[in-house]
Amino acid sequence: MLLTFDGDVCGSDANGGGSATSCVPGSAIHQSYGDQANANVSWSHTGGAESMQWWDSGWIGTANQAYGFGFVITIIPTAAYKIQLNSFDLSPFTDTRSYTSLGVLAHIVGSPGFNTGGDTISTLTNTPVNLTSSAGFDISVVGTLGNIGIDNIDFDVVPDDAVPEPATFGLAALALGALVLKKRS
Ligand SMILES: [Ca+2]
Ligand SMILES: [Ca+2]
Repeated sequence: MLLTFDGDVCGSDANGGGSATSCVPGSAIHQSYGDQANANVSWSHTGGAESMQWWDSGWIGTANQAYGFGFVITIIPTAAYKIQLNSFDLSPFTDTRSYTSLGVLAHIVGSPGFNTGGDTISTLTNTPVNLTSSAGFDISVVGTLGNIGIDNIDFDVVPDDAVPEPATFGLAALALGALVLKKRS
């Protein structure tokens, strides 16, 4: 899935709820944007109840982006699925801007998988991540003052094949045990 922020991706309420509407500069990103059958995407200002916002032009190298005065995007899979976060683009608004830190963290687990913190960006920056987590991800950008946006968030939702089903395994072991007992009697 590639989130480009094109089309009617905004909500009528500041928290990203309400009916889906076409975006105008400053509109809230709708909380349903990016959601899939086995993954939920959430948009928030850092420390606030409001969603991220949408702005069309003025970004260097791209258009139609999400931004916030510090923001967190969470991508959380349902059970038995995992998120493969491939990449995203960061772009400054009109000229060189700095951000305090950029973190991509495995959700709940909390161990940093990636961090470019403290950089200044002056052009469109493609940020490859290439991390997979069954707990999902937080993409957190702090201290942008609204001057850095995010675009082209590229992720996949894939079955979490690596994790065995404990319940199924337990039942199989139980059945095997019963068979052994039966043979011995
Ligand atoms: Ca959502
Ligand atoms: Ca875009």
